[in-house]
Amino acid sequence: MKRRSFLKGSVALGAASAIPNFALGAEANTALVKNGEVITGAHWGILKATVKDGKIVKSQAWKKTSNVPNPLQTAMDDLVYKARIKAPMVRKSYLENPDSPKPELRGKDEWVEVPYEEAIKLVAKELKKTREQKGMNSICAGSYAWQSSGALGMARTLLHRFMNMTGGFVGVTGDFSTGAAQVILPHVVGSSQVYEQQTVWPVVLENSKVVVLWGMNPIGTLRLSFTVSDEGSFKYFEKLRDSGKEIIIIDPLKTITTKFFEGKATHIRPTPNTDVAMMLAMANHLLKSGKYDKEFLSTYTVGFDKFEQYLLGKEDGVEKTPEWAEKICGIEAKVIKELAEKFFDNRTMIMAGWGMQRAHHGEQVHWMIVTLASMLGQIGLPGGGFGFSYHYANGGTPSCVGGVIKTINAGSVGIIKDGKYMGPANADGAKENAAQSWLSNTALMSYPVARNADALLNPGATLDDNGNKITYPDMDFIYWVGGNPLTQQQDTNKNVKAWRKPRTIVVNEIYWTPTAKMADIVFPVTSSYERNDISMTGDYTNMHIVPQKQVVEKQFGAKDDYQVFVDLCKAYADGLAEAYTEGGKTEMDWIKEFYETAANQVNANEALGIKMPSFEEWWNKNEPTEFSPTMESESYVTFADFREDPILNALGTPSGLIEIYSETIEKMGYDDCKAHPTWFEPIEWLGMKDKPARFHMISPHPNDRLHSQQNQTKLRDSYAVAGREPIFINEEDAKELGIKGGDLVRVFNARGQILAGAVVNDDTPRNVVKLCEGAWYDPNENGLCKNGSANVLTIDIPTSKLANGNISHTCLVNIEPYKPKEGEDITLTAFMPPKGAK
Ligand SMILES: Nc1nc2c(c(=O)[nH]1)N[C@H]1C(S)=C(S)[C@@H](COP(=O)(O)OP(=O)(O)OC[C@H]3O[C@@H](n4cnc5c(=O)[nH]c(N)nc54)[C@H](O)[C@@H]3O)O[C@H]1N2
Ligand SMILES: Nc1nc2c(c(=O)[nH]1)N[C@H]1C(S)=C(S)[C@@H](COP(=O)(O)OP(=O)(O)OC[C@H]3O[C@@H](n4cnc5c(=O)[nH]c(N)nc54)[C@H](O)[C@@H]3O)O[C@H]1N2
Ligand SMILES: [Mo]
Repeated sequence: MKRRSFLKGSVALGAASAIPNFALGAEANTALVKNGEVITGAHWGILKATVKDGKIVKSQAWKKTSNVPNPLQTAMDDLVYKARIKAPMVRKSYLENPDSPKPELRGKDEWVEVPYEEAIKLVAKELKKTREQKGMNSICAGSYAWQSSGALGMARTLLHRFMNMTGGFVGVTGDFSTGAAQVILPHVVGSSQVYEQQTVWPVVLENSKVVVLWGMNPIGTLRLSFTVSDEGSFKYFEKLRDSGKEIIIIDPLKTITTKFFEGKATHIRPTPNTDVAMMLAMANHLLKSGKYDKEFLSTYTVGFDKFEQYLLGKEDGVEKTPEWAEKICGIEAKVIKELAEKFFDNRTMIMAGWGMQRAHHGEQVHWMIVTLASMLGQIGLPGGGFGFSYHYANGGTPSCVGGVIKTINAGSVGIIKDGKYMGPANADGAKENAAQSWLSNTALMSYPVARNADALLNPGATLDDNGNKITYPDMDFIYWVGGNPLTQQQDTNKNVKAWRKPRTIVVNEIYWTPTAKMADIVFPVTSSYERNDISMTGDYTNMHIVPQKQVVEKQFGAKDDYQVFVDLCKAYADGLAEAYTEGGKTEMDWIKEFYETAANQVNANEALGIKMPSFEEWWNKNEPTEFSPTMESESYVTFADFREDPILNALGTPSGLIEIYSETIEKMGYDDCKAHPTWFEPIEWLGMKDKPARFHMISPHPNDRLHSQQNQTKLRDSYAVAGREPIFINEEDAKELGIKGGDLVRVFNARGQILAGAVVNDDTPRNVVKLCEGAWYDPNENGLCKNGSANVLTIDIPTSKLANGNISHTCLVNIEPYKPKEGEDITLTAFMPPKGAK
């Protein structure tokens, strides 16, 4: 599965860069601005930094695109100066004896500073040892990561390039974002939909009568992109708000989005994890009232007849009526019926986020939305159907036509003999150059990303996965870059056990994150503001090419990830660095090459009427190039071609049609994912018998961070409560428990315990709490996380055997006013260096 397929184009066009067609001009100027302004980019936008005496004093958006604020753009100074790792460090017991390094002391041991060259030699030596003794399948380098934006500085791809060339590694498939949806949807509609362009906003604004925002928080999540954000979609949400259209938000929580639409939208608040029951009831009502599009179902879908049996209760004796659903989801049967009819009677765009599928049996959610939309019969019509990425990057903003830059790739598996790099192992069937897109899997052996802790803990165990069986390898060497798995993976206490298993763990990090603290060897690396790079914007639009110019000097002796891997290559084998750098390319050589790929495309396309300058001229100007949409991209409607001719434009499913019933899935015979959308009770939810805890915890994406990124910045002052991550609790519940706003509380269940600061209001309904993911895990000696990392409490089991996605939003917890144990130390240490480090 290729994530971010928007980058696909750049693979095919890569060859163009071999024929540079620019006259030699002035040099590209890499001198730093000591006083003045610098344009650069990050996930959170094209940025303008103000530098005074060589220090960042301010950062803001390059250009304002809407009235929606984006505080993430304002903390560049803290991202450069705070919580940094200041030297290469090795864990004491590891340095003393790498063959018996006391892995149980990870996260507790002292750290010892070592010279950079010594750390490089140590990693090269120990990696070689593990490879020789245990083979490629002992190297865990999936290294799931949001890293930083940039075509060269992609830490994860740089790691994979190194690990491939030195002989291969164990990787991961899928991602945390859409683990369930990206696996089920190809079975249903033949493509992922979650990472594809949506019916564009101008079409929605012109044609949709009803717009549904189902489980999404776009005013928060659109603050960034995987590339550099162009913030393209905020202005469309502003237009939607002011359009007079009927807007329906379905989310248990009041969010920054429900507040944005205050007075302009209806807010429906189902019990968490029960939307599938609600959707089934809508489908049942449409069926019973005859308000559904039989012709669409018979022309464009397969299997409705079987699904119908289930809806009517002929399969399991339970009819999925609105009255049945009311008892599960808490939404009145009358409201469910009204909604269903409203959607049928009006051109309706069902937009859905991804939080709902980060839950037990998460596969069912998006499958059921497609099924419901099929009954409504509006798929492929302007402003009708469904869209699964309006809340991400800039889905629905019309795509631009111009040039697309090339990026660094993950190389291919190499052969090393007698200390010499012999070249790629093509003959052995290695996957070559497959990795233009950040999550495309270039590893020969891999498992689904959310199963990482399981895989480390259970070598040799087998896993059912989307019709295949995977046997976990025996991994003994982890190398992680650009990610923070100790905070992001579910069930931290299990994860900590997994991370204390292998012999060696190496991490490249900018900051002393919980993951860096759990390593044996740490390389301090630069933030993207301390190196030069280049990026496209906006994931779906390719609207700009952005010069990511270095803003300030490399701080605290940090090296670029690229430099670390080049130096590791030198220490690992003769000739390897040559291959890794393609004959010694420097940072600026790569950036120039990436730029010229795009510039050549633009200059060869006369119809565009744009002339791209030489790289040197472009770089020295330090200004993004902006491309425009076309008439065609401004009227793009998803599935329009399929609707026009389902035979000529067949979907990529076995039948070529929308599969409401999948024979492929039927053949898998899974008990936890049947052949049609099904309501399954989650392992923990409010409607279960014998609840293990009282509150359903939703751990959504934080508005004022990117996961764990920026937790150490000044933005934290605006949301931390009692010095911890805030937890939102309903007023009535708080009263019952004797909790007041501002109180320090303990949140706990059988898996773990954290401290948090109480916010008491009606943002959460009764018996539901909200605690955003991403607070840096900071355990004390009792395993109490003093900062409030949500994943200490979440469950680490798969969505189902089909997709093996994570189930972050399925979790029950208890909460109580914090009563300190005798002598318990709750001093926050999340942002401090560990023992032995400066
Ligand atoms: N500011 C900011 N933006 C981000 C990110 C970030 O960390 N910070 N992360 C980025 C990434 S990597 C991703 S994957 C996307 C994530 O995008 P999403 O997965 O869509 O984001 P979430 O916040 O997990 O969930 C969205 C909404 O779903 C709701 N929800 C949860 N459970 C249920 C349920 O059972 N039913 C219903 N109806 N609603 C439910 C939540 O309350 C929340 O408001 O965001 C991206 N954008
Ligand atoms: N409970 C719960 N858990 C979740 C989710 C949820 O909804 N609820 N969402 C999940 C989702 S969708 C995602 S995508 C994951 C995100 O999980 P991660 O990708 O692990 O999250 P980040 O916090 O972005 O971690 C990025 C790390 O890379 C570092 N970094 C940045 N730039 C560079 C660089 O240039 N080089 C190096 N070496 N390091 C760099 C940053 O300092 C940071 O520590 O979390 C998942 N976890
Ligand atoms: Mo994500």
